[in-house]
Amino acid sequence: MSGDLGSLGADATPDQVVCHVDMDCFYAACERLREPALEGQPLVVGMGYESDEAHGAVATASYEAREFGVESAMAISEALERLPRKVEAARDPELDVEEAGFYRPVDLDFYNEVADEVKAILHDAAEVVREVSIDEAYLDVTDRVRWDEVETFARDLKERIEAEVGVAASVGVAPTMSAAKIASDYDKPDGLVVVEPGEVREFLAPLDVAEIHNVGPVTARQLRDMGIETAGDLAAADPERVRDTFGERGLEVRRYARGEDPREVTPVGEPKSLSRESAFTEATDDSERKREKVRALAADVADRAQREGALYRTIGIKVVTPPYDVNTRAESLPGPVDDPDLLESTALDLLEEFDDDRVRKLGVRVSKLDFAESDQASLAGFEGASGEDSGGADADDPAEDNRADGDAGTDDPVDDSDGRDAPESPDGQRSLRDYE
Ligand code: TTP
Ligand code: CA
Repeated sequence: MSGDLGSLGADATPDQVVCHVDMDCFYAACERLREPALEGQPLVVGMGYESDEAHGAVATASYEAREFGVESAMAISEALERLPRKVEAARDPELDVEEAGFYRPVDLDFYNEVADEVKAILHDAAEVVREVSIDEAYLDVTDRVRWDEVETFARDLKERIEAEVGVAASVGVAPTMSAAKIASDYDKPDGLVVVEPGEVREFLAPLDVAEIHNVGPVTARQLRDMGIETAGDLAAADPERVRDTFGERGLEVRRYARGEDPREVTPVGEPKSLSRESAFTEATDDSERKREKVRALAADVADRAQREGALYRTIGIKVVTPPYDVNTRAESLPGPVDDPDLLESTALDLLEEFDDDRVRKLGVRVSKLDFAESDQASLAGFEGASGEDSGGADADDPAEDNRADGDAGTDDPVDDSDGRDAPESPDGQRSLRDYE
């Protein structure tokens, strides 16, 4: 490895402070708002539930009801077996009223109103908020909160939500989105868990592989078959072996297991970053070839940013050295720009550190995107755009999204001097997707 000491830190991860906020038993908490007598009681909120009937499914159960084995997605009929209704228990001498609970139908309009109040507080607390569901959001508070203040910040946030809206949140704080999400779940309900930089891998290590970001049930089963049960096992697994079975995607989840998560918090609907990467057929240490490829990639990315109307605040490169060591370096700018020349020169400066290294693949990325001033951006863009456009850019590459499959075909035709670029493998992808 060429070292992990770049500005992205040891986890090859953006330098950020991420809060994940997840409301506790949200629908049940909302019901308690308008019916305070339900506080402290076992309470089940049913989708398709009607009073006195047994059809429908459990949307959520209060923590008191969960103690009876009632959980989300369970049939109401089964929930009723575990936790009878209070009214019925009162009538039936066979049943114990203490061992019974309350059932209410889902009222999404009301829950959305409550969620809007919570979201307003979150937007007040952080510049960047990614709302991922009715009761869950990521906050990027990097510019507002230092690590030594973050626990107080999170506690204040929880208290504010409780005081102003009346519902309880669990909050996880970490340098990555995945660790923050796991942290918010770690000590529910009313949880507050802070995972500091440098502690992420250790924090993840004991978790089941299924909890790693992007590991679905099928992959989890395959990993277990290989004797890889925990995030720690996967983090320590031989990368060749992981790649043989799962390809590049396997290496990606292995990096997640190691606490490396390239995702930045961005509002839903906007790309987090724009990137382009390209592989050499055979690793090369020829510095001019490397520079030439970075220039072409930078031009492609600059072009794409202009078409998207995106200004960028961070410019980064990715350098893959054999066998599969992924090194990322990035430079933050004082403000958002659209400046293809600066993009190229910054990328080349970052590449200098790898001048002597054999390199298998290179990438250029812009992130911390800002779409707000996009009109100005395209004006400014005309100045910087030279005739260097490689002409190889697809007009419609999908903007990166971690859920999107970025494998869009062949490699960039950017280094055709000797025709040795690799069009072959999935990692020769040309799509604009995020990388770490
Ligand atoms: P969750 O955040 O998964 O659950 P929760 O908020 O009820 O409980 P926790 O304290 O564990 O976070 O889901 C948020 C809401 O989404 C939940 O209150 C009800 C709804 N929901 C369903 O309708 N069906 C489901 O299967 C799940 C999981 C949730
Ligand atoms: Ca929740």
